[in-house]
Amino acid sequence: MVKPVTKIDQIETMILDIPTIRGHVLSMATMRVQTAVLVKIKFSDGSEGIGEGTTIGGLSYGAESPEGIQSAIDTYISPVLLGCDGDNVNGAVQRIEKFVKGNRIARTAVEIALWDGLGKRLGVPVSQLFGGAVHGKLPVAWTLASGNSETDIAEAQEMIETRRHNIFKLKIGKRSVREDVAHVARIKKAVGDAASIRVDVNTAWSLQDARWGLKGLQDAGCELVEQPVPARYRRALAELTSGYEIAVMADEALNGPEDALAVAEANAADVFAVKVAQSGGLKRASEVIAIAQAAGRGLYGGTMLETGLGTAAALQLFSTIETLHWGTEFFGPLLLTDEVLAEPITYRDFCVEIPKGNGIGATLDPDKVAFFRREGGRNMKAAAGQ
Ligand code: MUC
Ligand code: MG
Repeated sequence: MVKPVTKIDQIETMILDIPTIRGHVLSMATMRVQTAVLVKIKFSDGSEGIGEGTTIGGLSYGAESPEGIQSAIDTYISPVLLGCDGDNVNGAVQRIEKFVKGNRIARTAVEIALWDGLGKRLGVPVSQLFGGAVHGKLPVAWTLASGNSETDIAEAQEMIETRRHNIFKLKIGKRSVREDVAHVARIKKAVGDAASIRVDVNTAWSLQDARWGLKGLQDAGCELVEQPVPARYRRALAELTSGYEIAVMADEALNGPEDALAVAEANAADVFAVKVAQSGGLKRASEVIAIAQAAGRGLYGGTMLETGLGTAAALQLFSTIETLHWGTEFFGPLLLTDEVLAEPITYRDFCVEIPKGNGIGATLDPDKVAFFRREGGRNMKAAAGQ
């Protein structure tokens, strides 16, 4: 007997606004709430898959807003997928990409839900669909971004003492270069060899600023600088990559495999921060990773500060990668005041554990989802990072 095709029956989206545990001060926005777009796909055999597409600070980080992500899915992605074979994720991805250009975060949310549904139907974790997990846990960084050096030092010391994190990424770029370098040096001096200190400038510097900045940062013992200049300044990134010992990591410059190839060819980064959402889904992220590996670049698992759902999906993929030279920053759920998963992701001994279970290994807590679900524009101002 021929097995009937499992069709994609329904795609539902919703926006959640979840407060952060403290103001998260980035060069382009201060986050007091994180806004996540969740996707639930229902298949014809009664199975379901869940996914997440999340950005940072409204439209201040990238070209997609939470509201735009939801609208792209509802208006353009759902109609071309309804009735398609839910077991053929590659076919669905190709169909989405044929009809929807850009909008990588929206595409990601749907793609994750497709992988989740497939894994659940097959009774395997998504990592197995990507060849199998080779790690049960991964090193996980924490971002110090309270906006105050003393608060950041206290936060770092507590994280080290409780063995939660010993890799810290400092958000800089809002103050002058001189002030930022002094801030980083103060924190490095306070934690000493107990922690690795890195910074993320989120594109705030000019090339001239960056020359002073990188010199000062490496003298202060900072190990890595992430996206010091705007994403389109590939030549400037290349100059900085070859000009200093401190590692230069690309983040905003990496939007999918084509960017990955261009950045590698231009020698515009030592390390790739691979974000699932920015890549356009798990499959495209795996291609970005393959390009980095082939080009001899370091790898780092990057986040868009997703809830536990998007974080679980990323963990499935990154658990299959042999060497993550710089670890990961999959701490999104810890920045939020509350959990949306029925069973939270475990963080201990400076690592995040790969969730067990089929699909992405995550189940939503329906009460929490109902509580944080946006109704009629609630929290819009906060979502924009104001
Ligand atoms: C970014 O640009 O890397 C990741 C961690 C964090 O604190 O912010 C994000 C965004
Ligand atoms: Mg970054």
